Amino acid sequence: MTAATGHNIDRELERFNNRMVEHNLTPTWAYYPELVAMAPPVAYRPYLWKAGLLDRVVGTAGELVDLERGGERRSFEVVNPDLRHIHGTTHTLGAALQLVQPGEIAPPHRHLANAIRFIVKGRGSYTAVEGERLYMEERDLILTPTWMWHEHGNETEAPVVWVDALDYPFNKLMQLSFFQPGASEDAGSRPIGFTSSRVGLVRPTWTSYPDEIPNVTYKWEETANTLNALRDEEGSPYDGILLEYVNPIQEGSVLPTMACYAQLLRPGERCKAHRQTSSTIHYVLDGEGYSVINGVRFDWGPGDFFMIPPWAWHEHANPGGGDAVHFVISDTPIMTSLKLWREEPYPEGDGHQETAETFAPLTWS
Ligand code: 1HN
Repeated sequence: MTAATGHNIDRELERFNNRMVEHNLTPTWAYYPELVAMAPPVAYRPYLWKAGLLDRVVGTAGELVDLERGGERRSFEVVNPDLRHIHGTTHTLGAALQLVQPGEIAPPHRHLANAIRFIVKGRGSYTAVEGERLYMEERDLILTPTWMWHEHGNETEAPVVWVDALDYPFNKLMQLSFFQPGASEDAGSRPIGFTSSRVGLVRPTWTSYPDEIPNVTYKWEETANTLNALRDEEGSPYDGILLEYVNPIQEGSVLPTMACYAQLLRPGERCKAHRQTSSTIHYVLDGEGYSVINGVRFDWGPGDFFMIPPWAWHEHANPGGGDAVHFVISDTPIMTSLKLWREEPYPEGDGHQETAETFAPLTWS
């Protein structure tokens, strides 16, 4: 037997590795850095969409898109350029803007995806969830939990616009998508007030609410009052006064895959940087300010969307003299329920990143 030289062994091993790959086998020893990483190799970047661009698109969609000719919804997703293949805002969540014109009904359907709506313009339109009409005013939040029938109607004289956020990219990742179109007669028959009279601080004694996740309406007035009541507290060093909307039955997040928050950054507030394993979407309600994400500065103002990928260093600042208020959506519940949650403060200097560049947002050209 001839002793194989190191050189020969290397060549033979390489041939062997390659042949394994041709036979749909991965030699762990040769691909270890691809299989595991010291830190997550996140495959998409932070991004921001300006209100001016979004307003133009809402306006033109309002003129060109006729729901009676099909299309199900007059909504459009804010899509991360690195996630076009899944139409994702993040890898787990999709945010959209939706316009419902006066007199219009967006037909009933249901899907596996959980959804929330956050009204940004108009008042008095409704979403019927399991037939229960939830009437909404500006900045109210409503939920459409998984597989619940929902249709939208606008009986008012003015258009309504809201933010939709859904977990359809997560479902796609799980290779799961179920959708069912409905007719008005089978879209549920719950009366107005069905949910609020069963999940409030006082509840009926002879019956319980039938679902695990209630389709609650969160009135902005209450949220705004709470933000104000807490404004002189220290708050979070990373997020200022950050309130989480809670599920009144299970406590915890509003939906199993999505958490919603109202955030107040007080005049002059500059938060410290941190990173988390969750991905996050911000919709700016009030104020002008900026966030630094992985060393890039994102300037934001009312009506802008921006998003933060998992494990990206991020910090928020409101250098102006007025309040900055954001509506925030994250996939934190996925991470916490699967024990994938981690969070880390920025370790260097005074807790702030160096800003290397400023993000240049697209305008409608
Ligand atoms: C959807 O079903 C709605 O029901 C809104 O209003 C936006 C975006 C992607 C997929 C489904 C709705 C959506 C959506």
